[in-house]
Amino acid sequence: MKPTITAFKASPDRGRGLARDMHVRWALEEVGQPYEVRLVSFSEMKERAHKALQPFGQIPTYEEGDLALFETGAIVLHIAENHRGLLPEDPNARARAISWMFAAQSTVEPVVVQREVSILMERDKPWHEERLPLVEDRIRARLDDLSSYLGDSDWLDGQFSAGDLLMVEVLRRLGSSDILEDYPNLSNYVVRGEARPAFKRAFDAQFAVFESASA
Ligand code: GTB
Repeated sequence: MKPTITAFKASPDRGRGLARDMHVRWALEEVGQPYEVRLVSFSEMKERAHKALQPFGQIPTYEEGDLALFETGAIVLHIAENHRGLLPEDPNARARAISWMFAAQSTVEPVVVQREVSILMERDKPWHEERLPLVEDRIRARLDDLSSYLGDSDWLDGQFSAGDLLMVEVLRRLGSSDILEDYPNLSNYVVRGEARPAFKRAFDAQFAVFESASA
């Protein structure tokens, strides 16, 4: 059965593929699972019907038969657990890959999001100029450790996994800053992720939504 996911009708990222439907699209492409997309506007996301699927009125969601899921990490984990290609077969390696999924979402992403909040929503505050470098220092602290761990490996733990998928997606959100430039192995890691054919298919699909909305 083809799953249906939700994505922004008009993404504020203007086709850069930074919204979280991209993570789900990429995961589905990696495992070769065709999918449908239901586009939702900001107001539709806040309506009761959508909130029955996503209690916080956000995208993405995932529907497959009588299963409805929200939370990107949970959706990607569900896809990875039900198809080959995103988690290793070996139980220990599988558990480690899942640790990296959590690390991406709960250890690295929060500091990256803090920077976006600071720039997008706190620019007019008198303390903004003082706070931003502190927030960026917290990002650098995470990247120092991530960079040391990755070293000159291609992926975080052997073969490419859902952990890499989520980590690359978090690091892509630093594209608007010059922070990643100080970490050549992490920059190359992102380039490797973005070079995957599945990533490109996912990116093109979300970009087509942006193009048709702005045509
Ligand atoms: N924890 C949830 C998950 O992981 O699924 C968070 C979902 C989430 O943040 N969804 C965002 C959303 O629906 C879109 S992805 N926001 C609307 C709202 O909350 O009302 C986050 C996002 C949005 C925009 C950009 N951008 O423009 O670059 C990047 C990322």
